Order: sequence, then C-alpha cells, then structure tokens
Amino acid sequence: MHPIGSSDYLEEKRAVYAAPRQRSRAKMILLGVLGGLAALILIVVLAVYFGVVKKNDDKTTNGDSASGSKGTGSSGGGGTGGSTANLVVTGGDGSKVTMDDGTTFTYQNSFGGYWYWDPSDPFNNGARAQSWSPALNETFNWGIDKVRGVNIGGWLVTEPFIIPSLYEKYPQAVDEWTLSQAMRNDSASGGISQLEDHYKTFITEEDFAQIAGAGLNFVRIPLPYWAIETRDDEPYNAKVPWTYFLKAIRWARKYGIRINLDFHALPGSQNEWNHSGRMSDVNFLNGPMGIANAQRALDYIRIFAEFISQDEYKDVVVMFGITNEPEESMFGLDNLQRYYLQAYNNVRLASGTGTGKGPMISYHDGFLPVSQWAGFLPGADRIVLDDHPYICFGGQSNAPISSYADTPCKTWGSNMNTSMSAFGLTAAGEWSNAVTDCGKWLNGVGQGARYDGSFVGSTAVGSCDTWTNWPAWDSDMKSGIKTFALASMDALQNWFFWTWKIGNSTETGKVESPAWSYQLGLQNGWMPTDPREAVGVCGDSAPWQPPLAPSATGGSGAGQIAASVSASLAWPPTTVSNVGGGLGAGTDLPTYTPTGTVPTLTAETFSSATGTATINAGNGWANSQDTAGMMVPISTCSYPDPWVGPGATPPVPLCSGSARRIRREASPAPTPMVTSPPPAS
Ligand SMILES: *[C@@H]1O[C@H](CO)[C@@H](O)[C@H](O)[C@H]1NC(C)=O
Ligand SMILES: *[C@@H]1O[C@H](CO)[C@@H](O)[C@H](O)[C@H]1NC(C)=O
Ligand SMILES: *[C@@H]1O[C@H](CO)[C@@H](O)[C@H](O)[C@H]1NC(C)=O
Ligand SMILES: *[C@@H]1O[C@H](CO)[C@@H](O)[C@H](O)[C@H]1NC(C)=O
Ligand SMILES: CC(=O)N[C@H]1CO[C@H](CO)[C@@H](O)[C@@H]1O
Repeated sequence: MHPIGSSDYLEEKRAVYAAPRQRSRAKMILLGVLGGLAALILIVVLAVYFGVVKKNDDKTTNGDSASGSKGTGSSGGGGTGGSTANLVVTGGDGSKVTMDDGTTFTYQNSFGGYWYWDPSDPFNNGARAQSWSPALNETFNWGIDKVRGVNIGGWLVTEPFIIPSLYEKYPQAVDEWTLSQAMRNDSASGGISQLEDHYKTFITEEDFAQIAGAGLNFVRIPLPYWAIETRDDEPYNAKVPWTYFLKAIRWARKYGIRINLDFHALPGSQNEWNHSGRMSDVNFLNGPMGIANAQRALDYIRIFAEFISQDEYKDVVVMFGITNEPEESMFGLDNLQRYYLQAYNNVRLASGTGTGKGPMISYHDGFLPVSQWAGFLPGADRIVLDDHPYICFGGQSNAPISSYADTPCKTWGSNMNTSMSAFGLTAAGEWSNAVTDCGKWLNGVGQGARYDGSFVGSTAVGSCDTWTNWPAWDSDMKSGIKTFALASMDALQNWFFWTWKIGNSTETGKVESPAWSYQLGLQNGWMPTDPREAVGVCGDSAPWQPPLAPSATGGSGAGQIAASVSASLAWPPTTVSNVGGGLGAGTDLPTYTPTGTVPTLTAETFSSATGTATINAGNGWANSQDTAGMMVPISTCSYPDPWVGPGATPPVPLCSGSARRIRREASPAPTPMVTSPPPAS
C-alpha cells in the first residue's frame, strides 16, 4: 500500500528504461553529434529483437473491428431524415437512438437520465446523465455533486496495453512515435490512416450512451499536442485527433456527460513514458530544449483553452487537465510551479475569471504527496488537484484480492478529505482495479510482469493467469474485485477510472488487462452497475464537509494571484537541469519567440433544419484580446532537435547569422500542415 502521491508508480516505470539516463555527461555531449548513429543502432537492436521474438505475432487482422464498428461517421448531426416537426429530439430509458451512419441502438438508462439532440439546436445543453447529476445547463456544485467518471484512454493517444492489436501488427513500434513511423512505412495497409480507422471504431457514440447508463457523469479524454499541429519531422497523425474530440463533445453533450480535457502528450515528452507519445528522454523543462518545448506546450494550452472557453463548449468541457503526469523529479518543484502558474495565466486569459467562465484547471501532483500542494496559488480561480493512486506497480504480492478490501479506505479517504479543505477540489484522474502488474504490455511493449518474474530483474511470486484469465474467474474473484472498486470509489470521492475500455489482443482474441476495463467489468459482473453503491463502504465516521478551500470556489475577488507569488514564480525559469557543456542560465538556452501564426482549432459544421443556413459554432477563439503570436524558432538562432535528449550542449554561439540544427535521427517527413489564419482580433 502506498500513500497517495507516492512515487512507486514512477520508480517502477523508470526502472524499465533506466540505462539511457545513466550515460555520462561527456557521452551525452557526444550523443548530440552522433545521435543519428545511436538512434540507428537502437532501431536495429529493437528490430532484431522484436523480429526474432515477435515475428509470429505480426498478424494483420484487427480484433477490435468486429465489435467496434457499430456507429461512426463524419456528418454533423445525429438525427437524420424527416421533417423537423417529426424529429424526436430527446428520449429516456428504452428510446431508440439513430447514429450518424443511420444505425440504431436502444438507450438504456435506469437512472432517470435522458439524451437530447436537436440538429437545428446543436448547442442545447438540456441532456442529463442521471437524475442525480445536474443537466449540462444546470450548475455542477463542485465538492457536493460527485465526479464519477471514466477515462477514454487509448483512443486519441494510443497505448500498447490498451489497444494491443495496433502494436501487435508492428512489433518494432514501442510508442505512438514509432507506431506512426511504422504505419507511414506501410502504405499497403493504409499508412497513417490506420490510426483514423482506430479512432472511428474503438469509441463510438454508443460508448457515451453506455457511460451515462452505467451511472457515470464525466469522461476524461487524453489528447496529444499533435491534435493541433506537428513540426519538422514529427511523424504523428497531425490534427486528425481533434476532429474526433469534436465528435466526443457532441456525444457528451447529447448524453449529458461533462468532459475533462486531459493534455496527455506534450512536445519533448513531459515524462519519458510511452503514453507521452515518445518513450525517450524528458525534453520538457529539462535539457537544452526544456524551456523551448515548454513554451510551445504553453501555446497549445492556450489554443485548447481558447476553444473550450467559448460559450458553445464551456458547459460541456468543464475541466482542463493542463499536463498529464509531469515528472517533477526531473525538473524540480520550483520550475514545475512556474510552468503551472503560466498555464493558469494562459487559461484564464482565454476564459476570464469567475464561476461559469471557462474550465476548472486541473493540476497533476507530479507524483508528490497531495499534502505538498496545500495552499498552492493563493487566490487562484477554480483549480483542481489531480492524483493517480495506483498500487500495482510496486512490490508484488500473491495475497488474494479479498485481502485488499479496505486498502483504499486506509489512507486515500483521509488524504482526499484533508486536501479538499487545504487545497481545494482534489480528484483521482486515474485509478484502476489492478493490484498486480499483470497484463500484456502493461509495462511497455515486450516487457513482462514482475508478478510472474518475466520482467527484467524480477522474481516470480505467482502466475499472472490468476489475474488475467478473466473468463475463468469465479464469483469470489469477481466480488473481491468489486469490493476493491467500491472502496476506491468511496475513498477517492471524485474520480475517473482508467480506463473505459481495453481492446482485444489480436493474438489471443480477448482482453489481456481485465483489471483496467470498466466496460468489461460491467459486462461480467465485477464492476457495480450503480456506482452509488460505494457510498459509505469505507465507513462514515468523519465525512468530508464543504466548503472547498477558498482558492477553488471562485468567490469574490478570486482569480488574482498575489503579486508576491507571481513574482517568485516568474516565467520562464532562468535555469533547467541536464544541459550539456555546463550551460544552464536562461541566456544560454534555446528559447522561442512569439512571432508565429497561431493555429486555431476549428469547430464542426452544423446546418439549420432547412439546410439553408450554417449554425454559428464559434471561431475557435474565446478572447479576441488574446493576440500574442505563436512561440516559434528565432530565424537567426541555432536549435538542437526538440527531442535531442538531456545532456546535449546547445550550439555556441546560440544566435548568429546562419541557422544550424543538430539532428538526432532522420525520420520520414510527415504530411505538411496547413495552419488556420490567426484569430480575428
Ligand atoms: C435546459 O434545457 C432544456 C431543454 O432545452 C430546457 O427544457 C430546460 O428548461 C433548460 N434548463 C435550464 C435550467 O435552463
Ligand atoms: C521505415 O522505413 C525506413 C526505410 O525503409 C526504415 O529505415 C525505418 O526503420 C522504418 N521505420 C519503422 C519504424 O518501421
Ligand atoms: C473482443 O472480442 C470478443 C469476441 O469477438 C467480442 O465479443 C468483444 O466485444 C471484443 N472486445 C472488445 C473490447 O473489442
Ligand atoms: C473522508 O470522507 C469520506 C467520504 O465523505 C468519509 O467516509 C470519511 O469518513 C472521511 N474521513 C476520513 C478521516 O477519512
Ligand atoms: C517504458 C514505458 O514507458 N512504459 C510504460 C508504458 O505505459 C504503461 C501504461 O500505459 C506504463 O505502465 C509503462 O510503465
């Protein structure tokens, strides 16, 4: 059992790929020059390894397509055909829903929820997820109304263990960077468009209806920076994820579900893990490109905030997790807090301050104890603390699931209560049913589990079959997991389970990480059909009482950060860690300049009932006074590759006549980007 904010999750994940970080500084300097060679060797080694070990897994069928293709499409409206007079725009339990592609399903919601969709009134917020959850056009009382949510993980940011079929097809891919390269190489299979096939089939409108029917009222949706743009040789599927996020907004609105936009993959990688987009080094607030990459990320935060703060979207996308799991231990609390304050300023410039003005701003705790964040940003308007209490990545035990019955209650409940009063709203942005690290590629592609000793350096304590062969689970196992889930829900109070759905492995034809799928648990009886069953499971000796800490409530005068705090957390920082050549002061480090064109995000197109007029869906930019340009390279300066890795030495002199760029590796060029015009000001 690890207290909230403990770093076992971090340590264990870092252990897997510890070697690169231990390279000496001198070697790192060399790497800056010989990076291409090193990367080539790595690719060859991986290719040989996976080529030998995994060649039999390279199948071309996709295990998810059969079940996942129920409803997709790209047209704006869910209602089709008929005159306006006959159109059914709302329905409750048992009503028939017609999806974009004309297929239908029956809406099942025994909790008094109802959907609402009128194509001639596409921003109507009348839908309600359950009788006990406020409709979208009603006030959500933070801290009183409970956030009961799921993540839509593995959808617009892929992860090997969530959607193994994508990675099984390309054994050399270990993260979305290398998956995108492998797909681009494979034009015979559709190239990079295979990712869009995944977006279309993995999650559909029907999932949102099922989420409301499961008694849940929130979704947390991971988004990558490449939903906005890519630069240079970044191989990702640029922009396309955004068009699917727009569908998610439409579906969430239809079923009365609120969204937490989770910025999950940042330029340079904020945590080096596969789910940051690139399993590499941390080039974010760390290393020679650390400030430049953070400057770029802050613009992406501004662009997302400007979109979701528009009147048409602010009551659906009500929370913005500005950065998922930043690895504080790599860049230090001071620099993380400088970045967090600048992100706050960017979001509130877009949204304005006060209740109803744009999203709650959610801050991940950086793997520090939540208590360490008490009192952060005094005077801030509507901020949230995000903790990810996982217990499965630490030391492994073969104790039965029943022995974990009150584990979540022991420390999580009181930590959350304390933080609600000391910081403000505190929520678990991720948690799961896993108590062991069993599950195909849970630790990364090609990695085994500590539990059965197949992970490098581990000693077996049992067979993973016990924890992954869910078709064989008996009623004791199922009720044990359910008890653990209920205790977690009660202790955490406001939460987002990770994750709604795990895809089938092509190799086995079934879900290989069952402890991580809410949907599978519902279908097979180990998740509660009504999450309110959790209330009181941990005992009700000292229930948390409102109010939330003042910084979170948006009361009178809220939104103004004390001048002394702003001064002590000025942006950008003057130094970052792990810059080669003994450099590190701000003037020595590559930074960007705000002279670029801002790529605004576009909305879906909606037509009026008669089809003669287009309904205004917003121009993508809430605050026309927010006119700063995009952070881009200075034309007379030299920059290392944004992904160069820590320890590389910036060019000396940094800025002169001719630009020189250190390239880490050569990659296929991505499709050129067409950027939108700057926002009207
Ligand atoms: C919410 O929207 C529904 C549907 O248009 C409407 O009937 C209801 O009055 C609205 N509620 C509020 C509080 O505006
Ligand atoms: C893509 O193809 C190029 C050229 O054949 C090759 O060098 C590279 O290793 C391939 N990359 C991946 C990820 O498949
Ligand atoms: C996995 O495959 C089974 C059998 O085809 C199917 O019923 C199920 O819906 C699939 N699960 C997912 C998450 O796609
Ligand atoms: C914390 O809050 C929960 C839920 O309101 C409650 O059950 C628990 O008793 C509270 N107190 C402590 C110390 O955990
Ligand atoms: C090496 C690495 O980054 N592994 C991580 C991949 O992502 C999973 C979760 O999706 C983590 O558990 C691994 O640690």
